[in-house]
Amino acid sequence: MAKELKLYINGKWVDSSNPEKQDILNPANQEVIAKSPLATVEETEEAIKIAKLTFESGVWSERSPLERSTVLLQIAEKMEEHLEDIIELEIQNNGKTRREAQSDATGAVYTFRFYAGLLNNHKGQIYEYSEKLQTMIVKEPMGVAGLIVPWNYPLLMSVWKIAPALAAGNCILLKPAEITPMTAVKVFEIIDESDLPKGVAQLIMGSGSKVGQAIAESDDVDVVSFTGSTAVGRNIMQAAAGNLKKVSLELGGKSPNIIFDDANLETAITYSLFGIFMGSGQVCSSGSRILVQEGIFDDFVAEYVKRAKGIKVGPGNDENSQMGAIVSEKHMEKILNYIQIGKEEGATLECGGNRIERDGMHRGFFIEPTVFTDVTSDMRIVREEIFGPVVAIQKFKDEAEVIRIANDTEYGLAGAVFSKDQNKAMRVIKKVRAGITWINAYHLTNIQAPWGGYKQSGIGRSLGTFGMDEYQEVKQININL
Ligand code: TAP
Repeated sequence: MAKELKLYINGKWVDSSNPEKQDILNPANQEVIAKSPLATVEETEEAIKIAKLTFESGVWSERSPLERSTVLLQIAEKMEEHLEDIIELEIQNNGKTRREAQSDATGAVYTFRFYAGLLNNHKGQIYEYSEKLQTMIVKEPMGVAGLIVPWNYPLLMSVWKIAPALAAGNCILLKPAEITPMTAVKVFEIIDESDLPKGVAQLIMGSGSKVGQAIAESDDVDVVSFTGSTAVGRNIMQAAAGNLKKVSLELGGKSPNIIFDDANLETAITYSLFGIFMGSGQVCSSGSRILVQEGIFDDFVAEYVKRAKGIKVGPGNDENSQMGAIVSEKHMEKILNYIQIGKEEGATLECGGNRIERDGMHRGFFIEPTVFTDVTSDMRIVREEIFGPVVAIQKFKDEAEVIRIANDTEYGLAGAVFSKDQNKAMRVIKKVRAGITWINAYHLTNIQAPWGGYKQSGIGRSLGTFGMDEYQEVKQININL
């Protein structure tokens, strides 16, 4: 029977007063795996009040760094004990492959450990201006942090926010995406078993337009950290203007992946496939625009298409699957519509382009790895974020042209350069206006490095020391000796 999910407020699992429920589906077969509450605006406001009162009580914010870090380590340890359940839930609810879900789950554990460690090295600064005046600079928690998460990394995006927000001493409210609450619930079950004081962390499920909007608008929320689309990011900023709360936005991308004639072809092809088809292309940093220099263009495309056709698509639970499901029917339709647009715009469809319905896969949402060539910079499939397994390969002549094409986008999240010439690779990557970049690789990164974008890909950074700064105020204390 489908599990009935509950809200977690003030340390208790509670039902919503709204009797309406959301069916939570497995996108690989449309099985209903749970029924999720749809919280009301009033319940959201109540949860925010609890977080505010708990913050003001000091039960968490005034605990020593060592005590806070001990609780984060306890959560990490319990997550590790439940790792298999977490992986299974992420596969079932999001459609990821086992390998992808495993990587997310271990990444989530490491994120808690990283912030537990950082917290113990949480230093301020002291300036001695004169014998009479000393200035201390200290960092303090902000208060209530509203954390709004998308469906593509339900676990990892939640933890990337929960861990630094708690480490910094805030009280939190997490809103997962309506269709993917399963691993967030699991994290809160673990939190419930930990020594985190009641009322520090609340989990509130419901629609973005009600619950998300209420969080972004609330005068009692001090910082809102949002990951999702650029369109909703804009709404969040407007809603946050009421009390001028701090806003941190991790938004969309249309990232360029540049392959020069002198690249190692094998490396470039391997990472360029991984760059777009990891997570079925539902990844903000996907290398969805591959720019290939004219000297190797034909060879690159021939080999790339051959390998894209060979990618095994299937349910995440099948060990042979290399690419999983699309998260929902609605999103699958959106991707298929973009493929149609690409054909109508005159791009050449080299492979893919269809929903996969063979071998029982018709019950789920699967799309073939799709490659377009003969694309131009004005086409919608080149300009807009498709967020699916669809890549556009474009030809370029020289360095100057590729830098211009790469930056000809409103986004600035990620980008990569492949070349054996280190100087050229460094010169070009520095010109790419994006926050997450690679040379001779794609998607490899670590928790220590700040994650976020330039231009309309966002404001602020997750992870690393930067990720904790998003949840902290900075105060100067001037001491007259
Ligand atoms: P969105 O539709 O923007 O939704 C993201 C979250 O915001 C969901 O929890 C959603 O709730 C909520 N939301 C929707 N409307 C809202 C509103 N008016 N006020 C407050 N919250 C609201 O994005 P998505 O479709 O889930 O995710 C895909 C997008 O996320 C892509 O553009 C992708 O690039 C981006 N993304 C970026 C990153 C980084 S790190 N830059 C990482 C992952 C994803 P409901 O879903 O419940 O309505």
